[in-house]
Amino acid sequence: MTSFYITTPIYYVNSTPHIGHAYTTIAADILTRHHKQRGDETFFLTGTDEHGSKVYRVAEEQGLDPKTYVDQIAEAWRELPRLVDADYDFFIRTTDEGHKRFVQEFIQRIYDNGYIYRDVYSGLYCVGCEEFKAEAELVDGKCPIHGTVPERIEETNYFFKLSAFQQPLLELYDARPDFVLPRFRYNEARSFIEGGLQDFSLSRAGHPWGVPVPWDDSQVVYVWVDALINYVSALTYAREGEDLREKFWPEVRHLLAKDILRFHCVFWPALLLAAGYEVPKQLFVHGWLLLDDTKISKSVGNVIDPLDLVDVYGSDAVRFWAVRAVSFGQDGNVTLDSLHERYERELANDLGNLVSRTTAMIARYRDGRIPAITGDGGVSDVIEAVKREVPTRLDVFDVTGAVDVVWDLVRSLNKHVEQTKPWELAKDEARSADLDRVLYDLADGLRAAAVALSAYLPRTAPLILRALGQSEDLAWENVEPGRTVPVEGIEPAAPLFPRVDPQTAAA
Ligand code: ME8
Repeated sequence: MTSFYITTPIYYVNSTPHIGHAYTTIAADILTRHHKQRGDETFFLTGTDEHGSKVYRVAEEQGLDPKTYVDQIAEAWRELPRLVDADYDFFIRTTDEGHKRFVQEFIQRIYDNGYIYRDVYSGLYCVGCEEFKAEAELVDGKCPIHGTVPERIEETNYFFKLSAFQQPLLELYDARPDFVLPRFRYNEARSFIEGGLQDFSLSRAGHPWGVPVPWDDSQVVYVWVDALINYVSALTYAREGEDLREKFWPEVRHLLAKDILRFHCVFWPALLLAAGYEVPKQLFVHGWLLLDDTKISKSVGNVIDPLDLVDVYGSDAVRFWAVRAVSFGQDGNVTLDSLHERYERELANDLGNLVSRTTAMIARYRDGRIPAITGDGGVSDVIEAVKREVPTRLDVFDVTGAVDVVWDLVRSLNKHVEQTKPWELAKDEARSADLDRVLYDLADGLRAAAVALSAYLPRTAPLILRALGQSEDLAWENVEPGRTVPVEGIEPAAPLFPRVDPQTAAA
C-alpha cells in the first residue's frame, strides 16, 4: 500500500483564521481525499504554531498568561478544518507535551552531531515574520511583508551551522528536480542556496515562552525551528503506542505559501540532515490569495472570515471556489463577486441543473427507471479522460487543473443534452432505444463525475449518487464508463445549490 502523508503549515495563533489559511487546508484535504480514493494509506496533519514573540505579545496585550491565551484561541483554529470539511488525522499544537519533548530530542541530536555552536548575534528581527532580516531585504528600513520597522536584537545564543549544508542541499536539488514544485519555486530555492548559506541563530536568550534548549534552559528554541519539527514530532505521538514514522516518514508532502519558502525548502531539509533524518518527499509552494492586489493577512487587516462564506454558500462551494478562483501555485486576486458568480454559473447551473434535469427526465420518460444499457456510449471517452488525467494532475498538486478535467465532463454532459434533445426523442416511440441510451449516458456521466468530484465536494457527491440510486463507494476505479446499475425509483432531485441572494451574500 502506498503511503501519502500531507501537511499544512501550522498557523500562528496571534489571531483567528482567515480565508488564506482555509485555502491551504482545503487543498491538503482535496489531495488526501483523492489519495484515499486510490486506496493509499493517508495521513493529513494540520495544527497551530503557538510559541514565539508574536503570540507572546498578543497574550500580554490581552492581559493573559500565554498558556491561557493559546488554549482559548486554539479552539477557533480547530474549527477551521471542521468548517471547510477538512478531514485531518491529527491536529498538532506546539504546546503539546509530546511535541516539546520531541523538539528537545531533535535538537539534542543536531548538537551531538556537531552542528550547533554558541556565539553572539546582532541583527534586525521582524516579529511579524519571526525572522532576522538582512538590511538589503528591507524597504525604507521596513519589513516588506509587514511594513514594520524590525527590532535590533543583540544576544548570545546557539547557532545552527546551515553553511555546512550548502553542498549537500545543492546535491539534493540536483538529484531530485521535482523536490520542490512548481518549477519556478524550485529555481528560487536553489538559487538561494547557491547564493551562499549563513548560519542562523537557533535559540533565543531570556525568553519566557518556548521550548527550553535541553542543554541550557536559560534559552528557548527559536520558534521556526520548534515549528518545523512538528512535521516529524506529530508522528511520534499522534497515535498512542504507535510510531507513525515507520509508515509515513519520509513519505511527506508539505504544502505552504511562498512567504515561508526558505524555511521549508532550505532550513528544514538542512535541519533534518543535521539530525540524521531523511528529507521530505516533496514540497509544493502555492501563491497568495490577494484581495485588491494586497495579500489577505492578519497584519494587513483585509481578512475574509471563512465562517461567513460557509454560512452563506456552504462548505462545498467555498472549497470549489478556492481551487477554481486561482490556479494553484500562482498568486491570484479574488473577489467575493467571483465566488457568487461561480456558484451560480458552475455549481447551480452546470452541475446542479444537470442533476435535476437528468433525474427529472428519468422520472418522467422512464417512470424512474434507469434503462439497462451496455456497450460504448457517447460519453465514455470523456469519463476515461477524467479517470486518467485527474490522478496525473493531482500527483503534481494541480488541484485546479484536475477539477478542470472533471468540469469538461460536466460540460460535455450538458452539451449532450442539448444535442440529443431527449424531450424530442420522448415524443417518438421509434426512437425509444436512443432515449434509453441518452438517459443512461447522462446518469453514467454524472455518477462518474460525482465520484471524481467527491474530493472537492464531499457533501454534494454522495447526494448525486443517492439521487441516481448508485453505490456510494468512492473508489477511484469507479470513475469508469458503464458502471451505472439500472435501478428503479429515481425521482426528480431537489436543487443541490439553492439560489443565494447576492444582497444577503454581500451583507
Ligand atoms: O507562517 N494566501 O503561520 P501563518 C495564501 N506559523 N495562503 C495563505 C494566505 C494568503 N493570503 N495567508 C495565509 C506561519 N496563508 C508559521 C508556519 S510551519 C512549520 C510554520 C497560509 O499563520 C499559507 O499556507 O502566517 C501560509 O504559508 C500560511 O497560511 C502561513 O500561516
